[in-house]
Amino acid sequence: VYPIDIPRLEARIRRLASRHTQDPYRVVIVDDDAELSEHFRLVLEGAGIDSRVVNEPSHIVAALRDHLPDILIVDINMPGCSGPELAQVLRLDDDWLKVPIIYLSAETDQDRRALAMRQAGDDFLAKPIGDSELVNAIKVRAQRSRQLSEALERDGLTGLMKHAALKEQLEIEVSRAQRMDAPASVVMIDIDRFKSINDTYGHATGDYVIRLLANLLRRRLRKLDTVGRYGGEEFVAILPNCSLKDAERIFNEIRLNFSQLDCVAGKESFRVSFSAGIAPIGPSSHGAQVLEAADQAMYEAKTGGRNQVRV
Ligand code: GH3
Ligand code: MG
Ligand code: MG
Ligand code: MG
Repeated sequence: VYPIDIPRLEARIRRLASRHTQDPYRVVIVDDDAELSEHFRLVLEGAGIDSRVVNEPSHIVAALRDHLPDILIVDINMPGCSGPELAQVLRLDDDWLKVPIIYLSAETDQDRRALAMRQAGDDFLAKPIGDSELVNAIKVRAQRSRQLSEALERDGLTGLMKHAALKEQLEIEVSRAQRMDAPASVVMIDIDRFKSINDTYGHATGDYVIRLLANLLRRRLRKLDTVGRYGGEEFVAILPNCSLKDAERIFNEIRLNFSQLDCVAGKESFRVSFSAGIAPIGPSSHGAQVLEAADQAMYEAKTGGRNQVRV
């Protein structure tokens, strides 16, 4: 059994929950010069960028967990720990791997700048820097960083979470359910006879049916639930604080709803259904094993005649 690092887990949960919102951009500034960094903070705050200052490099992890920055602005020359040393340490940690690190430094030596970039770090801004130049540089990079993580984690057709992000979220929900000793359920959903929809009405209509189900799932599930596109016409839903019985009731409602929708293809209309399997997150569950159990239940729903929910 691995000890659970609770502050880390909570930071990850908040990071995942907040990564696609329209919240103001967040930055953390690491600089030993308290006066200058406070000036940067005020400038960025004035432009609507939520900013935090760290003057002591060893306090960085707490600030990251607390503030969940889109961008990290790091000085190069600091007593005790240089910016590149700090960046290298952060790059070893999965949680902070994707946060762009921008050096903001008065370092003028080309070789030392190049070395800093080689060690770790994504970009370099030179001090002194004008206020509006700083604001623009940070806004552009924060926007790009959010767009990139969105593209990496969201499925283009449905806007739902992609396979890899879904699995990451499942691990988090499993440990959260176990820590809170609360029931939680995982649902595997697969559209019935989808191949014949593609064959009969064409691939574009197939895509439309996938989007239809994605929208229905998004609409019917709670905000704290996760729903992702697991594969082509397969979806996974994670329902925290939800017993097997409740999950079964909810998914039977959604199933009935979906099977009664009129799908339109040109002048024709047709109906579709899905089969679903549900598995509980138990005290000793692992993500992969819960998915397998849900998949097994889904398979039973298929062999049992489709358009049904099995636990
Ligand atoms: P079953 O009821 O047993 O699930 O039958 P099925 O036909 O749905 O099962 P199968 O998994 O064999 O077929 C899924 C099909 O979905 C195969 C693939 O061509 C199609 N598909 C996968 N991804 C997409 C997609 O993004 N868009 C469309 N239109 N079709 C897709
Ligand atoms: Mg310095
Ligand atoms: Mg399938
Ligand atoms: Mg199918």
